[in-house]
Amino acid sequence: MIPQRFGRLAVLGTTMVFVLAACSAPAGDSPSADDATTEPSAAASEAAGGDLNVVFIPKAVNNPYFDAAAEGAQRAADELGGQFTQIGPQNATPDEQIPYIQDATTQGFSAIVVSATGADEVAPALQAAMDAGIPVVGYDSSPASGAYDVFVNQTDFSLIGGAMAEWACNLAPDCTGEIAILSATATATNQNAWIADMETALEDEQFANLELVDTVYGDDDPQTSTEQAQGLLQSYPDLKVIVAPTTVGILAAAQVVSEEGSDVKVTGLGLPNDMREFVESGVIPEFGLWSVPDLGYLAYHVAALLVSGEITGEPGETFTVEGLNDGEPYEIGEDSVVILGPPFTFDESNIDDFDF
Ligand code: RAM
Repeated sequence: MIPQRFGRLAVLGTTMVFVLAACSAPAGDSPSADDATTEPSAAASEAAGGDLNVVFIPKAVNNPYFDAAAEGAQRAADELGGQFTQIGPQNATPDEQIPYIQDATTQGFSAIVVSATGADEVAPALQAAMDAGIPVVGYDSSPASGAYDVFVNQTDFSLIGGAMAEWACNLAPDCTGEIAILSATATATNQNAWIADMETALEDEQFANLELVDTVYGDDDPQTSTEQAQGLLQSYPDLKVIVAPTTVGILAAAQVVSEEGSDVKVTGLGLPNDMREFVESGVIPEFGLWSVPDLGYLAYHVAALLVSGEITGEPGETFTVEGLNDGEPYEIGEDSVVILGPPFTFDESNIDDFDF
């Protein structure tokens, strides 16, 4: 079982603020100074004076998951007297994300925080930023090792894989039958790690009657995810459970299953506000996540600590962030990874306690 206690979520969720001022680049556009980076350019002049001025580059800016992280990052910026800017592509692809990284490198930001759409694909652009003296923090989805100073992981990867196997078992009648995965992009480091761990977990004898029949990719795009979910229902008439380790995919799958009146159950990782109606209808009896605002809050703090030189990203370094980790220090681990904390399971008993 994964831990059930996650007290700060409800408090954080009630104060969500959306900070996407610089995120309006049309699909496929590179982030030229004329569009998405209008705000960074203005911010750059402030940074020249030594101000803390951190840019977040999510996988894509039209994903509510990253809005929730932005809320936490903005709060950290306000508390630390720094600036927060979010820029990024409309589609979660490395090709679209790389120009934003390159552009951020020349705009005078004091640190770059990035959720990598492809660990290796974005690495050269991030290494160039590091070579230019800009600290790089990965959050949510890791860049390749060596292409960041610290990676802020939302939770231990293996806890998610095991939990997803357990949820699928709970939702398939008698823990028996066909299950399928609807993921984000095929290059996403985080989803791929969770899926690999889930596959390992499924080898356990207790899951012997579950058969993983397919893994498909919705690219964290609502339309593609919807089509992939429809495809699963058509291709596998005996399917029992769709597991979607992506907030975009789980929502699309739940909508498809509901619209088609299917008996298939859905689980995975979702935002409580998206999932509420499906928990009530029984399509998603249980699912998981972590405090996404806390993830943004911690990532901003880590960026600030790197900028000030209080940490360098070396394994073994410790630091404390007030309000997180029960006030206990975080320790930078192997591969310069810091783990926010344990994940949380939502179901009908607690879904109404959360608002994000
Ligand atoms: C989507 C993104 C993100 C992931 C969540 C669970 O919003 O793919 O990277 O962490 O789902």
